[in-house]
Amino acid sequence: MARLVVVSNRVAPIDDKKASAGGLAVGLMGAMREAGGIWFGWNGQVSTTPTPLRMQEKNGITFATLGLNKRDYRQYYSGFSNATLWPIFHYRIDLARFDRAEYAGYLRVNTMLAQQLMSFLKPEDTVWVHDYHLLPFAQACRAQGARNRMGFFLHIPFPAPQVAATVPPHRELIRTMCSYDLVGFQTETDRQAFLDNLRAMPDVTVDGAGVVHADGHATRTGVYPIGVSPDLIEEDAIEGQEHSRLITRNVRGGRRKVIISVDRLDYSKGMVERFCSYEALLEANPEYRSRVQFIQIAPPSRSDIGSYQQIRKQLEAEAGRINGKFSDLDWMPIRYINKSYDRPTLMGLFRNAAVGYVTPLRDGMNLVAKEYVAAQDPETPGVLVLSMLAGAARELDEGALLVNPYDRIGMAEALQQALDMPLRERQERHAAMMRVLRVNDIDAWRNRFMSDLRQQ
Ligand code: ADQ
Repeated sequence: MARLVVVSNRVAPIDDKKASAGGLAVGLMGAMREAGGIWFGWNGQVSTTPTPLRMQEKNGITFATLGLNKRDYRQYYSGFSNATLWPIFHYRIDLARFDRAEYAGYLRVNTMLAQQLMSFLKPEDTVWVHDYHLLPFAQACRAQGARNRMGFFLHIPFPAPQVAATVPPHRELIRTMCSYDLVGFQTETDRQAFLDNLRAMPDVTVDGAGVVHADGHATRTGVYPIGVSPDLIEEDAIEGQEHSRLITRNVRGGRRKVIISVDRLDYSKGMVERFCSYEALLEANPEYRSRVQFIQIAPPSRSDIGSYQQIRKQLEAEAGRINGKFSDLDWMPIRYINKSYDRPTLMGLFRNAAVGYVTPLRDGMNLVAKEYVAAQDPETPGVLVLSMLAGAARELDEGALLVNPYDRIGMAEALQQALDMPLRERQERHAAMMRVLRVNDIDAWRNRFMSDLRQQ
């Protein structure tokens, strides 16, 4: 059977225990294990000298990793990937910058990674590439003679043409994606945005089935909303429940209802707006004061980028301001925590929380929303309040309370509705969401993508 080679910017550490491995890593590793697979990409280290490709085998998967030098890291990773593509693909043109040298570095690293891949790629291998760091990766491989079947999945939103146009080399860049055989998105909106970008190009045609034809090559497109593993999450949640209860005992002991939010510290997650909506709730409904506890867990990410330093400062200021305004000797309205937790603790916290508050300004999918639902006790579930601008809203609209993350008052009203929702309604909403999560779990996601990719 043909091997599966997964390519992503970052390869999960080889000795990652279940403790910290997220659902995506577990799901991908499942696919690689089935196919005698290889996971290829950056090992997360930055060095002054080039580090050679290292192949290590563990549990039936070969990890093929290499380090990046400082210039590559700065230009390809912190620069074009995370200071140009990430903000623009999340519609934050105001936070994006474009620097030609960084773009050149992005292309250079893609070419370098393609060269490294070619050193061990066999003609019959299938290649599955992930995310915005690697848009031109297939083209770089084709330029070096690869004729393998190659698929690409974008984890984040795809911008509409007018927004994409704010990346100066957008045409050239999007055009490179036509070297893949299959390009997958989280939602139909993202797929249509991609096709709209291509329709505007004179030498490309898009047929009625959404197949893109360019240079005699056909690229199929599809929608593959990423899922979670409900059974694994439930296991973790039950394991972590007691511990989570203990660490928040002064919260529970006081019979306070917990509202929980967990995000990478990123401006796309809408945390400032969320804090302000919680402030609006406490402002308009004094009876909730000291009866609710909002916990925001936000481990820092990409902290060497200016816009991330800014959002961090802003969140500290807002949390401080709101706590100063409402705190009492025995109650602090917001617990703002910059730490990571292991899976059982995190899932246990979800299980103990009355409300999962997930309100990104824009998000490809948002796995936290799905994890919160899967971690609930079906007898006494909490309520998910979810941004209508997260990909997950397309699937969870029957059970979640959908909110516009720019509407503070509307969000405060939804919080109130969630906190006061009768048990019966909570159970019905939870059951509706669980049906979706079970049908479209992480295995279904990767199996659908893989079977479409392998199809002739
Ligand atoms: P992210 O932007 O990282 O992912 P998300 O989908 O929510 O966002 O995934 C974050 C993951 O990290 C979750 O599994 C969560 O449990 C975990 N996590 C977050 N904070 C943590 C903490 N403090 N401790 C431990 N674990 C924590 C990108 C896209 C999303 C898309 C995913 C997958 O931006 O839109 O859903 O990829 O495709």
